[in-house]
Amino acid sequence: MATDRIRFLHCADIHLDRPFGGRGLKDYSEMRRTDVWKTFESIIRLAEDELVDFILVCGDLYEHDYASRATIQRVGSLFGRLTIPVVVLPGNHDPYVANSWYKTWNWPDNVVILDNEKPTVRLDALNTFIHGEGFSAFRQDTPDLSTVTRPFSDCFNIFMLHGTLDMNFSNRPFNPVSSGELADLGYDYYALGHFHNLKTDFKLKNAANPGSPEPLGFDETGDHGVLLVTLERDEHGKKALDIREINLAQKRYVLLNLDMAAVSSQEEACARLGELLCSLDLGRDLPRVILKGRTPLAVDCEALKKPWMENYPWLQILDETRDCYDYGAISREENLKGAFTREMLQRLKDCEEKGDEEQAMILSAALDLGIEALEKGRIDARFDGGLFKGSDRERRLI
Ligand SMILES: [Mn+2]
Repeated sequence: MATDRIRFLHCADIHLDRPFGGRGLKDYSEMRRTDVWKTFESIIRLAEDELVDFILVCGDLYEHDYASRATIQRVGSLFGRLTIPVVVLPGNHDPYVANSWYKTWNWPDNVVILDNEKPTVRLDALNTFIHGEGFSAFRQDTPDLSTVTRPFSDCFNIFMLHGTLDMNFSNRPFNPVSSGELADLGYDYYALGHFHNLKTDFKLKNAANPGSPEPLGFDETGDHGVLLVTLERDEHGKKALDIREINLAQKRYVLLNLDMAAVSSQEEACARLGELLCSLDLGRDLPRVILKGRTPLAVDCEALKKPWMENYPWLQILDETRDCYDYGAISREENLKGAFTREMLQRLKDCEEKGDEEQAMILSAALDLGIEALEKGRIDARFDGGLFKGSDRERRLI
């Protein structure tokens, strides 16, 4: 008799052995690598507790450049402990290249690695057919979907993809596809990976991206985990899909803004910081506080942090405040500062009329920096935090 219900765990982007070296703090890197490992173990436990039929790992299980033999051995033995199939798709961080652990390691029999030569598996006992579109190089452009096997009418058909769905990343070739292209293939569920935040509201209704089960940076705030997916078929052959989010993360990145416009002293800033931090979960939250607003007050961020370091040893404070200038008055001055300000205010006005917010942000910062340079003969480094955050965020996505 045909199986009429399957239930599986869908995860992606675990990034085992990621170095977390950005802050140059050894203890922090070690803690976060251990957190990723603990979360990986809790995925295995969840699969056992929930008695799922199989596990899908949709790319970036580990980091090719850093994953140690010891880590791979532990992964292999944890997978081997399970009595269910584990279907792994190589991603752009763990591609199926010549020296890949996927090729060189002796994986347990229940582990199925889908690569470009053998991109499919049929789990007969579960009436399930799986196609995987992963990575066999560190970068890959648009995949050729014309050769993808058509779904089987008597099976649950799952399409695994490590890549970008419905996004225009012309200069970032990471398996870009559209909802329309995938929908045309007619699979029952599209199991995605690559983007590190949970997304279940694609145009393609039966697609979901679980995100990284342990968040990896400040552009991955909020809860993180995996998906428990159920596919059912009624007596008329009609299939129904149910997706449940399970939070598994050890830590949570939290961004907090501290408005400095109304703060008049270092002591007051310290008190306001305390009010912000008291809402956090001590053992779990990793806070980054961003000082915002216009103020002439120059805050000592290190001193501000000090009283809170015992509770929040990894607390970050970024100073994105701007000095206060009376641009109306400066623009009336008959000198270089006045001419510069008049020109910049005009450009800002044009920008606002066109609704170009990004350019307006750059011009506003340029005006502040220009006046600071002209008045003080130097530019304070604190401006960097706010201005170049965008490029940092883009780098992290890949
Ligand atoms: Mn990833």
